Amino acid sequence: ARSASHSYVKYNDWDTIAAWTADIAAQNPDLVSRSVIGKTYEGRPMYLLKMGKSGANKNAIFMDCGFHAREWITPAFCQWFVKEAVETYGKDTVMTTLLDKLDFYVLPVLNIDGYVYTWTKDRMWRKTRSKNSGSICIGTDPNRNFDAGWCTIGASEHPCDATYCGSAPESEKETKALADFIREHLSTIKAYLTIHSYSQLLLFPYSYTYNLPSDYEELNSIARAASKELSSLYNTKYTYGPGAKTIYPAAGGSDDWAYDQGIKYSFTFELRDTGRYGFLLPESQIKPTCEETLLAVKYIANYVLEH
Ligand code: ING
Ligand code: ZN
Repeated sequence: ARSASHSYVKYNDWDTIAAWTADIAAQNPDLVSRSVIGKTYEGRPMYLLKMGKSGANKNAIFMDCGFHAREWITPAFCQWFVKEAVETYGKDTVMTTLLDKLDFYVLPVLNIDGYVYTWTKDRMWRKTRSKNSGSICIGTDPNRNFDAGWCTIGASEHPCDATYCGSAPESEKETKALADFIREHLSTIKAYLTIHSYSQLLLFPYSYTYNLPSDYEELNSIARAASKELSSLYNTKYTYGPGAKTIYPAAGGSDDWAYDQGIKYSFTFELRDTGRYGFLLPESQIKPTCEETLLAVKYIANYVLEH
C-alpha cells in the first residue's frame, strides 16, 4: 500500500521514497516500471524507474537525483518529475509526445546511504558512507569518483575531506552501478541529466578542464534556452555555462564522464536557492522549484527528441 506519509510537497525519507517507487510503478503499469541497478555500500537496493510508452528502438534520457546526501530538494524533484509524467500523459501534448517517443530513466536517489544519514545523524552530510582503509573518516564524494580527469583538480586525495575522490574511479558501489547501467545502455541514452543543489546553475562539460567541449556552441544555446524557460515561471535567475568556469574546476564528475562516453546532451542542474537557505530549502519551495525545473527538463528532452 502507498506509504501513509508520502507527499510531493514534503521531503520524504528513504523508506517512504522506496515504497513510493513500488507504488507508482504498480499504479501505472503501462507507463512506469521499476528495476534495481545495484546495491549501496550498506546494502540498500538502488531503484531505477523507467518511464515511457512501450515501443521499439526508443531513445532514452537518464536523470539522477540525490548524488549528494544533503541536497534534499533533488530527490523531491525526481519524484515530482515522475508524478508529472504519469499525471499529464494523455493531457499535456508535450509530455505525451515525450513519453510516446522517448524513455526516461529516473534514479530518485543515487547516494541512499548518505541520504539516510542526513535524516538520522548529520543533516549536512554530502558523501557516501563507505569505509576508507587507513582512515577513521567515512565516505567518498560520488561526484568526484567518475573516470573523467579523476582527482586531478578540485578534488581531494584525503578521505576526511568533503570532496574526497575515492581510492579509484568508481570505487563506490553506487557510482559503479550507475556507470555500469549507462555503459550497458549507451546506444539508447541520448541525454544525461544530474540534479544537484544549490546555486541556480545549469552546467555542462567540462568541469575537469577549462577546455571547452567540441559541442560547446550547441550545449550553450540549449542551456540558455532551458534557463529562459525555467525563469519564465517565477523569474528565478539561472546562470549557465561550462562547469569549470561557471562554478569551479572539479574532476571526476558524472556529467563530464557521460559526455566523454559519447552522451552529447549532458547537464548538471544546481537547483534553488542561491544561499539564503542553501541545502535547508524550506518545504514551501518544493513546489515552485520543481515546477520551474520541470520546464527546463522538458525543454531539453524535447530538444533531444527533435535532434
Ligand atoms: N555542485 C557540484 C559538485 O559536485 C559540479 C558541481 C558539477 C562539479 C559538475 C563537477 C561536475 O561540487 C554541488 N553542489 O554538488
Ligand atoms: Zn551536489
